[in-house]
Amino acid sequence: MGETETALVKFGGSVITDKRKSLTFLSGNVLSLSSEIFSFMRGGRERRVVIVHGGGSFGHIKAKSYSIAGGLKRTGQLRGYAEVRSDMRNLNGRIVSSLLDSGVSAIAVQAESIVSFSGRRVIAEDFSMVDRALEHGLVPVTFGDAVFDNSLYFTIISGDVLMESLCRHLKPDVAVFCTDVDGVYDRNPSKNRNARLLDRLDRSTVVETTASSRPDVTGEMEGKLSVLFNIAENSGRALVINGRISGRLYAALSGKNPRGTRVLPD
Ligand code: IP8
Repeated sequence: MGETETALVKFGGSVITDKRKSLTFLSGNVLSLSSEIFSFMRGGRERRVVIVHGGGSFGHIKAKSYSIAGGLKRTGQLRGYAEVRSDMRNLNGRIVSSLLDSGVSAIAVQAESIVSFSGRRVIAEDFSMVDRALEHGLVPVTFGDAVFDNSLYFTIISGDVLMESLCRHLKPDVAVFCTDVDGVYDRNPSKNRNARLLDRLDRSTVVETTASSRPDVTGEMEGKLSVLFNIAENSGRALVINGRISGRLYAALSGKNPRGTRVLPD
């Protein structure tokens, strides 16, 4: 962590889309997050930002109905694979446009230019595109996607996997996950009225994980928790916040402690 300040931000699929309705883009939320990124970057000459976004209803619904994550088993899936890739580029285009409209010089970077897969595992990483974009003051925007896989032919990569790889490489000062709830709760807040927001989370914290009713092919809360701990190991501060409430992303990026969960390293 030198003079340059680096931030890694995930726009969760539940913030940028309505996860229950196919291809529903939540433009107001994305515009608000985009302008907070702009305000943060304007605050210092040496501020670098990398954005990762999820699939929401542009990715998960068709990925599930065509069973893309498990790989190629019948030729009928190829149509689904092609459609998910097309829908994700559509979503990414809208996010990049929103960032550009807000004054952020964002460029799309394909997940496949960063990671290669075999059996759903990352087998190689290449950060040259991301590094080159950052050197020029650009903001790389990558995303969970339907990708080629050396042994399965294709699979689905979550934006969370990209967050982990990028975090190990960039060692950001701050990593922020924008979700549709205030942070990590001790129980599923949509099922338990008594769920309590955890303002701090470490590996010893007990979190009851239950499956959500919305289609999500890249793993539920349990998987996300292990990603969060890995991110916390490799970043100055790691936070989970509500990306639907304006002001919280800016506060998190600028070193304040907005309502949310701070994830602590071991
Ligand atoms: O929403 C999944 O990315 P995530 C991307 O970050 C697709 O898990 C295509 C379902």
